[in-house]
Amino acid sequence: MEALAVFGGSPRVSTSSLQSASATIIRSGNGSLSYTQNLTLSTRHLSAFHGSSSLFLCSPSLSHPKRRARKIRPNIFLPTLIASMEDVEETYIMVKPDGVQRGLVGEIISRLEKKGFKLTGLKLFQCPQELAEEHYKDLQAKPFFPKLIQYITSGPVVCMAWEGVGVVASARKLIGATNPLQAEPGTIRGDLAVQTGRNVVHGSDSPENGKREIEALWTMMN
Ligand code: DAT
Ligand code: MG
Repeated sequence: MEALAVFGGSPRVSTSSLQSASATIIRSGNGSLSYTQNLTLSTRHLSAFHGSSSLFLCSPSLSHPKRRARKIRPNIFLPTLIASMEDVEETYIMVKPDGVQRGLVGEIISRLEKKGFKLTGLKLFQCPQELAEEHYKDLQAKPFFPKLIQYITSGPVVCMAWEGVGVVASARKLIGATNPLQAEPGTIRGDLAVQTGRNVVHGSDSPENGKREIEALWTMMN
């Protein structure tokens, strides 16, 4: 399963064993014993997570022979796996020209990845004026609109599609307030920017806009 690519760093990992493990995991919403056994078998082959690792075998039920028959749920948290079982949203994240010029693309991607979201599309792109105007059409009446368009079209942006459970609201939290001076430390804008007019990154403000920005706007452009 795609979600299990998170394990894939080790050349010793067999894709088929991971796939069978993931299929069982999904079926085990009711929590069956085979769920646990399959998971144990597949993780044993991962060099990053040795079979004896407490990361996956942390439940005493797994190591105590008398308790093996009990139905248990292992203490496992893989955001991308959880995402495969629940409703997944998508959001459009854009590193603005100042973020690209300052070399902050990797930092921004890293923060979203570490949170547990999945990058599903990315391109470096010079935004034409019409697209910038369409993207920010809700702000057309604002006095800063011309400067905003000038800024967004002033250099390449990095367009990204991200997916995950609750990704729209969560990415907005990670990004922080519009005015970087009011953004909390620990957020992208709070840590990396000082001006509203150079606030490094855009994030969709609703699941509907996430879909619209990805499907109708930015992925239409070459
Ligand atoms: P956000 O980017 O946090 O969703 P927004 O959608 O209200 O904020 O505005 C879009 C962008 O417009 C924002 O990232 C920066 C710019 N902007 C907003 N308010 C501004 C202001 N008062 N002065 C200058 N630029 C502003
Ligand atoms: Mg906005």
